[in-house]
Amino acid sequence: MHPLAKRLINGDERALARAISLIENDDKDKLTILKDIHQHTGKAYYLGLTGSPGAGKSSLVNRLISHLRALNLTVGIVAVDPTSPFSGGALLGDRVRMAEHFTDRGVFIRSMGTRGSLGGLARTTKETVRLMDAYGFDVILIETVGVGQSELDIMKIADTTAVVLNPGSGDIVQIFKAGIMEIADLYCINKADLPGVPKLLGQLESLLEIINHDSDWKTPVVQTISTENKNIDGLWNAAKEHQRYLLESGEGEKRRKQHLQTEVYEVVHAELMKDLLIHEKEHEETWIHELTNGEVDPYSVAEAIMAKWLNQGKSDSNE
Ligand SMILES: Nc1nc2c(ncn2[C@@H]2O[C@H](COP(=O)(O)OP(=O)(O)O)[C@@H](O)[C@H]2O)c(=O)[nH]1
Ligand SMILES: [Mg+2]
Repeated sequence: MHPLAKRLINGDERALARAISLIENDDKDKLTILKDIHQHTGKAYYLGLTGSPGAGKSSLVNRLISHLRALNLTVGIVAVDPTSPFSGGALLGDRVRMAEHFTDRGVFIRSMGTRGSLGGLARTTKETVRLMDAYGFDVILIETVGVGQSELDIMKIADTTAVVLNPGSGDIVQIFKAGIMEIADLYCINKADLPGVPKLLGQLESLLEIINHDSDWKTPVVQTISTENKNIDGLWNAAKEHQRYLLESGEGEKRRKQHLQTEVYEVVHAELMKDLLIHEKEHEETWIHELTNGEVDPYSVAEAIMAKWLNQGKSDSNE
């Protein structure tokens, strides 16, 4: 077993931090470590929080950490948000409020740079979650800004996805357009101290009526005020209820299977592309020239590259 994997599984926090860095740097030992830790994963509950910038995701995460610690649960946090107070990006007051968690041994916070994760942000984030799982956290919180495809991809690893909205923000149109409705297992109307809650609630409920129609899970809507620490237990209880639903309906098993399958294809895709690109770079000059001259089309080039690659793979395995 890789020495770092062994230390990580034994609860060495520095090994966890180091392993995450190796993953972020797409280190050559990455797959070895992931292989070694895999059988130790699958115990943690993954709760994702997504929503517009400023919706209050980090504040909610901060409150959730305190709540979970009071319940004697350990928590790993992956924040995929460059403006997160966890990465030092937000207002000083928020950072100070979160400071207590940094010295707590039952809490581990890691923020992912949106640039610079060589293996791709979604994959790096998921692999970080796996490492935290193997380390032994009870709960892993994943915070992402709900803006694009890669955020949606990240959320596919979560057992439960909570979408955070604000009253009077017009969020709901965005949520609907961006395909976030499909991944929401529960809604959290945060900043419920601000005006516009009944309107948002009404809009949400009429949308949910359509969505919930054919589903056994009735997407709950909880209201929170994270600045006043209001109804954080309501949020957690709704998440727990969803966890129970996943377990009892078999949906959880189905999702986890799907996630594992997706991970296989992601790894194959990434590793093949890496290898292929290294080799193909040597021949690129010829076909780029032909391509720009209009002598050949991109599809034929792609086909030729794949054919060559597949044949080479075959002859390699015959040797
Ligand atoms: N009025 C009000 N402000 C809040 C609430 N929750 C968070 N905020 C503020 O909203 C801002 C953005 O919060 P943050 O957690 O960084 O949002 P994120 O970008 O979604 O992570 C901060 O200044 C928070 O203090 C709330 O419940 N009510
Ligand atoms: Mg944030």
